[in-house]
Amino acid sequence: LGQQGMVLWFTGLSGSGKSTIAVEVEKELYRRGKACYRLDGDNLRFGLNKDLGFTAEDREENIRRIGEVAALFADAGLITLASFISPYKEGREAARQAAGVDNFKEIYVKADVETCAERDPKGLYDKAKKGEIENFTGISAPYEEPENPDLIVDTMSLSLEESVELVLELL
Ligand code: GGZ
Repeated sequence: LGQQGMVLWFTGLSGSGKSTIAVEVEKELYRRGKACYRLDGDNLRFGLNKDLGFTAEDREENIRRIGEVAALFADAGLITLASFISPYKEGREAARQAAGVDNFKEIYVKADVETCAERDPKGLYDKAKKGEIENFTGISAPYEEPENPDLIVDTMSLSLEESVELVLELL
């Protein structure tokens, strides 16, 4: 491809805006002639990881596999956009090591749980609060905030366009 691959790793709560931003970043990269690939719950949790749920153990395995897959795509020369809650610091760190530290950017898509629960585009927070979904991140399962991410995108104060621009500046 004549292009150095890398991993853009988006972490944050459900409803924080990870996938929305990743989709727009991908579109812009294509416009610039970059080869990219986006990994998200829709193409991972229904395929490779369909044996996994949302217990702590299953999330760890989900992120472990995705970290390895993202590293392979990056090795093939693609700009790889991974958007997963990835709630554990250890799993995100392992993904960074798999890709090679210089080829990995951790992007914290930041919105607090109150904001995400207010957005609640799929009604999941509502269900989680009623106890209809177990182990829901931010309600009944933990989210370990990144301590030293390569970028923080605060979607409580930035527009989508501003968020996308910040991510593109990382490249
Ligand atoms: C969190 C859940 C859960 C539970 C289903 N907790 O907003 P969404 O719907 O589209 O994205 C969420 C997605 C999270 O999957 P990940 O693979 O990113 O999670 S992790 O990195 O923690 O392994 C949400 C939906 O799946 N979802 N149940 N209990 N999110």
